[in-house]
Amino acid sequence: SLGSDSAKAERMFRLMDGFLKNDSISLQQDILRHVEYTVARSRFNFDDFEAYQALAHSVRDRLIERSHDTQLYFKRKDPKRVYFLSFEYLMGRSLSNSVINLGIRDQYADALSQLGFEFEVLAEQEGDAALGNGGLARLSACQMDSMATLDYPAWGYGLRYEYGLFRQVILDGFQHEQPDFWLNFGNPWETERVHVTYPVKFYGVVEEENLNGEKCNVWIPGEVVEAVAYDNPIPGYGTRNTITLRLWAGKPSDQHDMEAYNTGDYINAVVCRQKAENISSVLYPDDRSFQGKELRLKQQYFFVSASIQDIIRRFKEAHSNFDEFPEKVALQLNDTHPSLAIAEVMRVLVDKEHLGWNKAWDIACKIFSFTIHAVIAEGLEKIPVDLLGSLLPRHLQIIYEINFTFVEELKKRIGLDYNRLSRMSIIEEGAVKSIRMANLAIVCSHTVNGVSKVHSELLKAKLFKDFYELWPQKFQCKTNGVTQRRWIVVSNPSLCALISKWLGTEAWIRDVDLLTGLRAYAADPDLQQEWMMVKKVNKMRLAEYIEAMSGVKVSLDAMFDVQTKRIHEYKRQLLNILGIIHRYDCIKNMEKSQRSKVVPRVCIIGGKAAPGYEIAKKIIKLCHAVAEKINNDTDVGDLLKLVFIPDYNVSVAELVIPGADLSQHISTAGHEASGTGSMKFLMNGCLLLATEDGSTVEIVEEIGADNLFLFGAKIHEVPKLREEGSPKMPLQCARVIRMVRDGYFGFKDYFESLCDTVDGGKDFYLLGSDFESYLEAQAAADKAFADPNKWTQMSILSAAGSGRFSSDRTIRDYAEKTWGIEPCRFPSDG
Ligand code: GLS
Repeated sequence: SLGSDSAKAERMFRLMDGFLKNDSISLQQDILRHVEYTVARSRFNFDDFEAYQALAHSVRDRLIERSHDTQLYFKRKDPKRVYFLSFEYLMGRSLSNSVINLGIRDQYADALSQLGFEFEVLAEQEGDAALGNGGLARLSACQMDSMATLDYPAWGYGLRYEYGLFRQVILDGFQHEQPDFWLNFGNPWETERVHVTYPVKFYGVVEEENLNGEKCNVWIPGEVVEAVAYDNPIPGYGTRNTITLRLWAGKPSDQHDMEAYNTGDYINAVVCRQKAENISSVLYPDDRSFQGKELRLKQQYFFVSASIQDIIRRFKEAHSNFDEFPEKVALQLNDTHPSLAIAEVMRVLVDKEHLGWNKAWDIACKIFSFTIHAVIAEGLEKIPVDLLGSLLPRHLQIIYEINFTFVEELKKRIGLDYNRLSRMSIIEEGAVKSIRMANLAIVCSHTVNGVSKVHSELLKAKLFKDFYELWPQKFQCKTNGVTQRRWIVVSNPSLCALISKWLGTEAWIRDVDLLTGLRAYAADPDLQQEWMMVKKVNKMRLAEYIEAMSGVKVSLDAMFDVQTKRIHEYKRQLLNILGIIHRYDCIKNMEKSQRSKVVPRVCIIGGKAAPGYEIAKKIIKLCHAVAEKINNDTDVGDLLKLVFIPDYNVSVAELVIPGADLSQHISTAGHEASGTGSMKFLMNGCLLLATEDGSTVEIVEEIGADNLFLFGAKIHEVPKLREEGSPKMPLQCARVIRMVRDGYFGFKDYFESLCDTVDGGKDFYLLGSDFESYLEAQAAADKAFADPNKWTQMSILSAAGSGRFSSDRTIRDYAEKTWGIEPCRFPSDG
């Protein structure tokens, strides 16, 4: 114990400024020690991968030290903490990010070069931690970085999937999925906490018991699985604070299916035990869709139950009265995936802590807040009642009870409007009776937010109109953001150095609003010159990567036009490809003398399709088929190239984004809740070609419509255009579709159903009606690119206006307006 004398304790913290030294010799010794004793190779003979492992362990030592200090400090100060519950995290690599946040990248680079290694080369040895699908998961990772940097007393909780998001392999232009067993060579960043384990129960029955004259419910489980904590340190930048992302893994429990042992079925009992580990084995690869699968529900409850037990244990270490719970605990539900936490908190408070229903509900309503990442009703999770009832019988009772009380209250407020009552009910009646997880989360949360202004308005006007009318004060907007540490400092070191030079400070890395200072120099020829050089260096890196991976040589003078994100019909990669076919067709039909006027393009597309998403897979194939044709057409040469970047992930993004001149964010208006890729491109001075959807609307507010290329139908125009359907198809669009249909790119029959989505009568995503304005926006981009100074000025203004889209701003907003927490900074400078 640090005692009650706070001055003395304060001194201790100052004295203990770390045992590990960061001078070059100490770092070299640490690395070699890890080569010898952790990696168990001779320190006289080890390769790059082994050097990476030793290096990572030596960095981890420093992270562990800081994380211990941070936790001790939090414990002593006992601030209100936020617990961020997310089912997915896309962390990517940790090495560069960690040493940069620790402020010792240069020292490490120097130490390594003394040992004969290059930091960048070793950093390339690291695989990605891909425990998530797309935007939502990467957002969680960015927000963790901001929580640590801004010194918030925060914890992240999630699941330690053994297989992360599948690896995308392209064979003959078709996507194939391969398992991503990312733990194969160990994970140097995590620490297994064998002493932090909790039993998680499933199945069984609920019995009523009499406890001191009071009736109480006791859940007798049919299966118990042990959850073991794996801690991943998240260092803040410019602070000693290092917070923890705690991921749970399934381990067999001694209590697991005791019956089987008793009946002498020893072998089966052992096999059964093994199954426990399956709970955390694999990430569901579907982005934005749910299937009501039992394993998925098990995973959700597993992670929620372990997290809640952990949170309550920590609270009880310092407090004995649950009245203080809401003053010490904020629980953030990142989408509906963790919303079983509500029923779990109620179960613990009522059945185990015996607080009584009303008191428990009062507490629950003060601690939960809920972020919605979906736009359309079909994207919201529903769990069949039968499934929930068999897996979690007590939770089903609790949800029914919550719903009963809610509906009774509602009747008092709105009368017997049965339509509205049934829309708002947590239980959906119908062919498959289900639990509406979003309704459960809204009923209990004190704050509900969307992830961009337009999305938040859509939630109020459409998806949750009934709830908004009932509780307008609950609804907020928290526009997403991304961390400039990862997306500029780590991934674009040349730009980072340039910005610091012109702003005369590195302070923007913590205070990103300072980037607006670049506006003053946007027209300065010297800055423009240096800015172009930086872009060129990044394009070179990207061009090398493209050539290595696809064999296609691309010209650095061409505009690098990028669309990288999950493949979805609403994100309209198909519109992009049809636009490329049109461009190709125009070049082919052009007088040779006119060709010199064409702005050369390298079109880059990348992203994964969910394994069962047929149309998305056809889009990938079409991209390859078109690329094959164009790239082999010597007549077109450098005027147009198309490349598909396989297996797009965080580390590939770090390479692609800094090298992009133009990037496309072209979802059908009203379909992208926010979009965060656009923010990363923006920070890197890439110009956007975009529809007015999600966060783009706010980007326009920030940088002005003159600095990007907007096109397409607006949100309010979409319903009418949909009614009109594809008869409005412009000729140019009809022509390129015809080329695909006629087999110009081969695979005629295979692409038929894909073409049907556009000209088959529905054109749900409005490719036809947006086609002309899309081409106009593309033409405007060509024109601007032809004037390098103008383009560079727009590029500088894009980066200068990107400060608002830092996750630091988002997190501060959550902390102040939703969680009610304050920074708690370890008293040290480093
Ligand atoms: C998503 C949205 O589709 C994105 O628009 C959004 O940027 C992201 C983070 O809020 O969340 N929702 C989802 O289920 N996956 C996403 O990427």
